Amino acid sequence: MDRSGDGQNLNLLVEDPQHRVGRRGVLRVAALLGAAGVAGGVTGGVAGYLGGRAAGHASTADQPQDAAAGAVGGPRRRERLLNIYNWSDYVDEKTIPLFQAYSNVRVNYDVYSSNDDLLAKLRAGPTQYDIVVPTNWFVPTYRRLGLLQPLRQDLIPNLTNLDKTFVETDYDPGNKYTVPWQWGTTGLGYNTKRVPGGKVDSWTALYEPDPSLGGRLSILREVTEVIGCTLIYLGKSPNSTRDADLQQVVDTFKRLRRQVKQLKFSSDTYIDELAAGETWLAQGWSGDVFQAQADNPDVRYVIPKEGSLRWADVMCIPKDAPHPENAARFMNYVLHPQVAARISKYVSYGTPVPLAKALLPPEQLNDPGIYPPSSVKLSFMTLTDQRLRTLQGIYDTIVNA
Ligand code: N2P
Repeated sequence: MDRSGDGQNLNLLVEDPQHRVGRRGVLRVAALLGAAGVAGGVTGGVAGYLGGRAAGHASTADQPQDAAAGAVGGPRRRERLLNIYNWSDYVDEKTIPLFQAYSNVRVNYDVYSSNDDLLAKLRAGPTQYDIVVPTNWFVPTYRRLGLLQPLRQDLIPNLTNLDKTFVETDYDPGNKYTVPWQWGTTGLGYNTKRVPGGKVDSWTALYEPDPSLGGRLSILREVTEVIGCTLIYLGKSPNSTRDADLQQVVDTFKRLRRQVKQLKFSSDTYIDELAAGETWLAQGWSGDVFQAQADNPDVRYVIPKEGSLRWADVMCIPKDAPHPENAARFMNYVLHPQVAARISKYVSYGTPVPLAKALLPPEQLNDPGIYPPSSVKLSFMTLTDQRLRTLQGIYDTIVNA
């Protein structure tokens, strides 16, 4: 896929290239917004991304505004700001600058790489984030903890663009709290030149690895994926609560650790490592692996024949968000078919907006790794607080062994 043209026709001034939102480098920032008089000043500062820093705390340009608004906590309606906290490698280069130009709202964009990190941050106290993007199966936990506020649906008329499978959900029927960003599956990324036989179709490749793969394996740094996929490999339901099944998960990793020298856990750097040919077999998320493939054609993605997990990452507004209305406007923006298609085309994940599909390259639409046929066995995880605690304990044992 040719990505070289991204950003070329934007006619945006290029800003200080120090902030990254993912492995594919620096996103250019619309400095012209400062010139266009975006509220919030931006007198020579970076109008936009806060890759790696906490949005809201790091932006000194915000402080006079906050004082002017006289608000400590609670919505600051007049500020033309939006603080987004999303997964790494999950947005194209144009969407944020174009939203800024179109809405006159300045965006701080910060990234994380696991649900665990996101939940821990939100539980620790007020964050200043206006949009966070947990995986669907965490939504009941967020709701029970009182971490979310209801959406202003009147500001999101494009909700009607959603595929009904993302409306009639068990985690948030009617989209009262969530709007899907992208959806995908968990599977295996591999290097055809390095795995025995040049092909992988089963979880056994990961859990009973060929000795030649020692030191070249990577596993997602994500509680649900580690335990859910191991349960599937073992022939169990990924939602099993049986102690004996969970003990088998622990035992599987004990054995695996004896078999391979080194087990890497990553939910972000594995993309680069697959692309660079350093990692040869990785548990990974569909679009991430396709992003690695764009840089290295020897990389493939497969949903193992035993089945796997399917998920959606959903935009939500934290309870204490300072700019909930700007958050709703952004949600409406990304539900526009052209915007939705632009994002999905770039990140190679599934779009929740059916009208966007007509705008996607046929090779993406026809790729069973991105849009799997209904014959592929895919499950959602379900999480209660108790189950999450149990899984977290098991995960810690596995990772820290
Ligand atoms: C993006 C990974 C998002 C998928 N890099 C995890 N739900």
